[in-house]
Formats: sequence, structure tokens, C-alpha cells
Amino acid sequence: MKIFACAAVAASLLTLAAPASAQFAKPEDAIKYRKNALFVMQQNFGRVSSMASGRTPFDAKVAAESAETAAYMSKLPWAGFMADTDKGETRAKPEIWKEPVKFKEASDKTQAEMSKLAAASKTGNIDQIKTAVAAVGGSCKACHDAFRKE
Ligand code: ASC
Repeated sequence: MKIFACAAVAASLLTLAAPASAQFAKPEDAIKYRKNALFVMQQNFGRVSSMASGRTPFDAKVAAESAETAAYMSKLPWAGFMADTDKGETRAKPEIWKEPVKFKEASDKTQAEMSKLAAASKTGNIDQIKTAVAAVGGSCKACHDAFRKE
């Protein structure tokens, strides 16, 4: 009984802590989910990136909030790359499923760099933000070069 209760609590904690365990009713839902998560991530990252390059005026509060949202969003898309989602409305390359360790490394790298950007943005130091934006951009590009068509 105790073991069962423990397992139930552990399972529910795991669900709360790990959006990667998300389930989808249909492959199309998983594709839509990952695209939308990536879109929200990109919009928030792009806002900070635009400030870092001087294209938009620097607003420390907006940068910090946007970077935090982007960092959170960066945890979500990967659950959507489940089996049988390599066809349909997607530019995902087969390499995602052929080289899952490499894909995991690439997605982990983006999450790690996004966390650093969120931390940098909290300091309000534009030079630290610029450095972190460049590292995030590099991780986006590396993943796209290896795993996205076009
Ligand atoms: C963005 C965006 C990407 C990356 C990439 C960085 O804002 O949409 O895909 O940055 O361009 O090289």
C-alpha cells in the first residue's frame, strides 16, 4: 500500500516536473504543439535579440520577462517530436529520429543557453545579454542546420 502510494506521488510529481512526458492524441497534434511552442519561444527570444542588436530600444524589464518566458518555452517542443511525426506539415528531418542522442544534445544545448540568457537578462547588463543572445542564436542555428529542412 505504502509503495503504491509512493509510486503514485512520484508519478504525479514527474508529470508536473517534466513537460517532456506530454502525450498527444494524434501525430498532427504533436506537430502543432512543437511548432507553437517553438513559435512562442522564438517570439520571446526575438524580442530580446532585437534589443541586444539595437534594432529596438533596450527595456530591461521586458527583456528579463521575455527571456524567462523563452527559457521556459524552450523545455516544451521536444516532447512533440514523438514517433510517426516525421511526415505531414513539418520540416523536421529524418535525422531527428535516426540520431536521437545528437538531437537530444542539440535541444539540451538550446535549453541551457536559454537559461543563461534568462540569468543574464535578470542582471540588466546589456553586454552579458548580447553574449548570451549570440550563444542562443548559435544553438538555434546548429540544430536547424542538422535537423531542419531548407
Ligand atoms: C531567431 C530565429 C532563429 C534563430 C537563428 C539564429 O530569432 O528565429 O531560428 O534566431 O536565426 O541564428
